[in-house]
Amino acid sequence: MQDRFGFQVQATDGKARTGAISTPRGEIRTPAFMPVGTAGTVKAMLPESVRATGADILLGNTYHLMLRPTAERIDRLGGLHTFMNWERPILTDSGGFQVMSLADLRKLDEEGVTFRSHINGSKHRLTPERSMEIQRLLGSDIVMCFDECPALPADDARVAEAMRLSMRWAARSREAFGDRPGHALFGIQQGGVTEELRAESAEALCAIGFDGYAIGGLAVGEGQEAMFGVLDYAPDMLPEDKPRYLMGVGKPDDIVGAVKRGVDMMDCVLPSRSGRTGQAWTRRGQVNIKNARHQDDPRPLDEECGCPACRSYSRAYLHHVFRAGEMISGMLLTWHNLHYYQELMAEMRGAIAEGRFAAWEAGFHAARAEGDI
Ligand code: PRF
Ligand code: ZN
Repeated sequence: MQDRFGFQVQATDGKARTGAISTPRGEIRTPAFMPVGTAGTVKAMLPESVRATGADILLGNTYHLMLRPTAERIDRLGGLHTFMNWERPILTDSGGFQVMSLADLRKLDEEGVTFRSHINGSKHRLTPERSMEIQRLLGSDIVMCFDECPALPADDARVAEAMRLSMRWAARSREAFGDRPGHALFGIQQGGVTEELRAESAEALCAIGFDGYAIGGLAVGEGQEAMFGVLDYAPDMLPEDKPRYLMGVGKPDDIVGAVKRGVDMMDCVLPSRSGRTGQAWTRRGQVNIKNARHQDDPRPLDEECGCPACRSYSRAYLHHVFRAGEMISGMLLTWHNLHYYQELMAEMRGAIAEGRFAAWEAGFHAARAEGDI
């Protein structure tokens, strides 16, 4: 086992890359999809089941865990890995983005952000220094800088102001993180959909120096075309020899488009959240298991899928347990969705390694165009 954090690109195909991140807690094959375990659990899944889908790393959240059960308590109990029974790498988001989307009565200043908990209204403060401390107490392997991400559309002045504040916070995050062998700190590029601001942000982050670089501030209301427009240049502004992480993305076609443009890591609640609302993702696109057309259908969700939901249960059963409000519904559909996402990543890694990404991508879009049958 590696005792340092490292990244090796093993093959490229166009702008797409495949490789591996090495950490003391194990290897992360890239391009990687990170299931979201916000509150110390990937909802409806045991950690060993998440691993069985092929996940090498999970995402956890500073915001949720600082409120409940608190970072200090998790530290006393041996850290997040022990607490939640996941021994492999964990990346934690820094809290600012979740404060802006979830917390009440937010007040932002140069130093940080004060807010009230969405759970019980209690008052809290996050600064770059406190976010680094919380992520250290959690035992996070990949720590994210504290940043501010404005919702889009927003005017250029507002986007520039948030980006420059985020760059000052990135420098403070770097300083507070210190030198922690085996642990990584990632910077987060901001700048909305404006190329000049993205360039200024990348330059500021590279001058500070990080173990990896995230592309933040996308998938916040701009739409796929605008997001791909930014991804046509943003990854190229970041160091080639460090992992690039697109935060909070996305649907399967978003992920494929991001990998094609040079992204190495992604996370999204979509496969797990939509599993609990009766939405399945397959090679042929989206399937709504609530739909009455499934109620007499003895076939599995996807004949070619090897997940437990597809190996042992019919569409009719999945439809029935969803309609009946049974817990197994969320469990089976989440398992299927996470399995599908990880298969997608594995297929892309194979295609890049063998120099056939373009052909693979054509097949991906062709299967979706046929639709669910
Ligand atoms: N910053 C942080 N977390 C994030 C984002 C961001 O910009 C996004 C944007 N899609 C998701 N999660 N810190
Ligand atoms: Zn399946």
